[in-house]
Amino acid sequence: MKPLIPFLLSLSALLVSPATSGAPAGLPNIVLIYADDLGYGDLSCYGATKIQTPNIDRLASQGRRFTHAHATSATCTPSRYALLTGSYPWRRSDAKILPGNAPALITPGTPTIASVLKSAGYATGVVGKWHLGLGDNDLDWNGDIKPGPLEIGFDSCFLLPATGDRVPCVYVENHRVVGLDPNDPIRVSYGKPIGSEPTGRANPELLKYRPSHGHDMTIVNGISRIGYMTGGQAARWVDEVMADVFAMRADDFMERHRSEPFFLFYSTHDIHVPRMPHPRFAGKSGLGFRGDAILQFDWTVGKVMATLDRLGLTENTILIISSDNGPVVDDGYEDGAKAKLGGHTPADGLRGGKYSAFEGGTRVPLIIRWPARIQPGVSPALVSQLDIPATFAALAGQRAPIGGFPDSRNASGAWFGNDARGREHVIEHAANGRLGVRTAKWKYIEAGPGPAMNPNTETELGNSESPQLYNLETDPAETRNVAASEAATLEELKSLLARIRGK
Ligand code: NG6
Ligand code: CA
Repeated sequence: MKPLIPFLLSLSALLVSPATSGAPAGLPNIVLIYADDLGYGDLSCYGATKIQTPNIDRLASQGRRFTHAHATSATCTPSRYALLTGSYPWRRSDAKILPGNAPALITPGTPTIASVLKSAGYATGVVGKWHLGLGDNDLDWNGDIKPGPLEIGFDSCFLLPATGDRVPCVYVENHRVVGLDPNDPIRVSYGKPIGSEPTGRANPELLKYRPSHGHDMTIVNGISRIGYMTGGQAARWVDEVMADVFAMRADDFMERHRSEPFFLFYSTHDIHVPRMPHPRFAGKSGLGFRGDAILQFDWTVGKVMATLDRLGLTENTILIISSDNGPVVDDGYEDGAKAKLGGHTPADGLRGGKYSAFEGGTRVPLIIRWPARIQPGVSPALVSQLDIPATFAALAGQRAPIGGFPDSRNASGAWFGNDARGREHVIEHAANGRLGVRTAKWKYIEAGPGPAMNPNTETELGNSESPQLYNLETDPAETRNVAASEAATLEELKSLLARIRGK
C-alpha cells in the first residue's frame, strides 16, 4: 500500500491544481464587476460623447474591449443565472425577474463559477446585487437566510438581496440581515399590504421623486418600492451611500485575500433604478440621475483598479466589467432621465433596450484586462457571458464539473485575441421568453405574440407574429426585415434554434 499513497496524492494534485508548483499560487485573481442596466453606448470608450467615464476608458486601454459581447438575457435574473451556472436560463421556466421574497433559484449542489473556483483553491466572495432568490419558500428574514450564495460556492457574501427598487431594503451578510434589531422584526409582502407605513401611492408628498409606473408601495428612505415591508428600521439601507458601502466591502475582500487567489463577483446596483447616487456625483454628468449613476459606476471601477494597484495585484488579476442587460431610461421613477438625456444614446443606435429581443436588449459593454496574459486591443469577436464559467474554469486549470456549465464554452481564444471570430452564434433571450439567434452576419427573432412596444419604458420589444431576419452587417439597427427574401437563411437559423432548444 505504502508506495501508492504518494502516487495518489500527486495524481490528485495534478487533477485538482493546475499550478506547476502544485499549489494555487500563480493562479490569477478574478474580479468580475457586473453593472446593472448599463447600455452598449453608456461609456465613453464605447463612443459616448455626452458623458465621460475616464476610469473605464483607462481600463479599456489596458485590456481587451469587445464590440459584440452579449448578456444571455435582456433582464437581470436570467443573465445572472447564466453567468453563474453556464446554463441557458430559458431551459427552465422560473428564471425570470424575481420578486424580493423569491426562494433561491440556484439550488445547493448546482456547480457554479464560485464552486468551481473554490475547488481550485480560490477564496470566493460576492458583494452587491444578488436577485437570484434566497432561502426556501416563506423565508423568515429575521433568522438564518439560506440557502443562498454560501450554499453554492461563495465563502462570503454581502448582498442587496433582490433589486434596489424591491423590498426588503436591507443588506444581507452571509446568513443574516445586517444591523437587524431583534425587537423590530422584518416582514415582507408582495401581495396584500402589510403594516401601516406610508406608501408611494398614499403619500407621494414624502417622496424624493415619484414613481412613473409601479413602484408605489412601501416608502424607504424617501423612495417608494415594489412590495411592502415593515420593521427592520435600523437595518434599512440608505441609497445615497450604497455604492460606497459596496466599495468598502469589495476593498475589504481583496485586502483580506491578497495573499491567495481570489474571485470577487462585484455586482453593482448602479445604474438600475432607483438612481440615487452619492451627493458628490449630483449634477456632475449634466444628464440627471441616470448619468450621475454612470459616473458613480465609473468611480467604482476606478476604486477597484486603485486597490489592485495598491495591493500590487494588478498584473495577475483578471478584471472584467460588463452589464446584465441593455439600457432603459424610464424604468419606473420620475427621475428626469428622459428629459435630461441631452442627445446621449444609451444603446448607441442599437434597436430596443432592456427587456427587448432586439440587439439593444443583450449587446453590452465587455472589457477584460489581464496585464500578465492579455494584450490590449479591441475585438469584434462574438462572445457571450454564458462562456465566462467555462473560461474561468479553464484558466484556473479546472475541468467543468460533471453536469456543470452545460451550455458554456471556453472562450479564452477570443479573450486572448487569438480568435477574432468568436462564437458561431449567440442566443438572445427577451423578457417575455422570446428567443433570437445572432451570428456574425444575421439576426433571427422567432415569431410570437406580444406588444411591439412597452409604453411605460418606451422600449421596442421585438415581438412580431412573423419571423424576423436582419442583416446586421448592412443593417445593424435591425430596421429591414428580410425574412421573405432570405428564406434559406431563415430556415437555417430556425432549425439551429430548434436544435439548441432541444439539447
Ligand atoms: C420590472 C420593474 C423594473 C425593474 C425590473 C427588473 C415595474 C413596473 N418594473 O418589473 O423597474 O425592477 O423589473 O430589472 O415594476 S432587472 O434589471 O433586475 O431585471
Ligand atoms: Ca438589470
